[in-house]
This record gives sequence, C-alpha cells and structure tokens, in this order.
Amino acid sequence: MPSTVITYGTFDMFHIGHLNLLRRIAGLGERLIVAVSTDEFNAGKGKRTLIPFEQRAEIVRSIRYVDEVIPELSWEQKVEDVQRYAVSTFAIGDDWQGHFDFLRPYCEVVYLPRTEGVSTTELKRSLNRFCSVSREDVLHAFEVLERLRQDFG
Ligand code: C2G
Repeated sequence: MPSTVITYGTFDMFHIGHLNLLRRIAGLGERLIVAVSTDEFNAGKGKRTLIPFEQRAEIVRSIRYVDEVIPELSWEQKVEDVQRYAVSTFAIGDDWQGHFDFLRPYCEVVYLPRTEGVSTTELKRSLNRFCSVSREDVLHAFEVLERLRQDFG
C-alpha cells in the first residue's frame, strides 16, 4: 500500500510558495492528495478567491507532485478523509502550526515552513499597484495635453 500524504488549501493565484510546499510534502510519501478549498468553503473562511474552484483544482491537478485532487468542503472532513484514503501523513504550512494536532491519533501531522516573501494577498496588492493609475500620472498627463494644446492650438 503506497504511503499517502494529504494537504488542504485554497491555492488561489498559484505561486512559488504553493509549489514549494507541494514539492516538499510530496517527498513525505509515495502518493499526494490535495484537498482544494471550494469557493463556498472559502467564503466561510472569510477568504475571497480571485480564481474559481474548478480552475484552482485543475492547476493543482496539473502539478507533477500531485496524484489526486479532492474538494475541501468543510473543516470537519479531515478525519474522514484520512481514514477513507488510508493517509499516513497530514502536512501543511506552519502558519497552521498546532491547528490540526487533533489528527495525530489517525496519522502523522507535519507543519512545514512557509516560503517567505510571497502570498496571494501580497500578489493582489502588487497587482493593484501595477494596474492603478497614480494621481501624479494623471496630473502629468494633463500637463502634457495642455502643452500640446498650447503648441498646436
Ligand atoms: N503556503 C506556503 N508558503 C506561502 C504561502 C502558502 O507554504 N508563501 C502554504 C500554506 O501554508 C498552505 C498552502 O500553501 O499549506 C496553501 O495555502 P493557502 O492557499 O493560503 O491555504 P489556506 O487558505 O491556508 O487553507 O483546511 C486548511 C485550509 O484549507 C488551508
């Protein structure tokens, strides 16, 4: 029976932090199952996702380290998942340190260091900065237009 590892997450705007984690977790066993949070479940987490569930699941499913993707529908499904899929290890980033120790009677529980300097929240902020037009840009544009009007009437 191949040793199975499971992890859970939103994986919105998939980035290197997600990839690093999945690569490390895949090294903890022979088979990796990833439970991707549905849009409805995320709403319950107070998380607004940019990318809809089906696309987030498809991206995660395409990662070479991932063997299977299932939906994460609730906080309560983990024990049932561990038993249903004969999971030997549950692993997740250490921003969740201690939150899932209740799984220790059912499987090994591992918290791995997050990748510093990248997060979906930060990516969204950078995107906003990138797309937003600053007040200085607008004033500069008006100055250029005024100069053109004076030069060419
Ligand atoms: N992660 C990481 N490094 C980052 C960002 C995220 O290692 N820079 C890890 C998180 O620790 C988590 C996984 O990537 O293990 C997915 O992160 P999120 O999509 O933010 O998942 P989250 O919303 O925390 O959902 O039941 C558990 C929850 O569904 C976890």
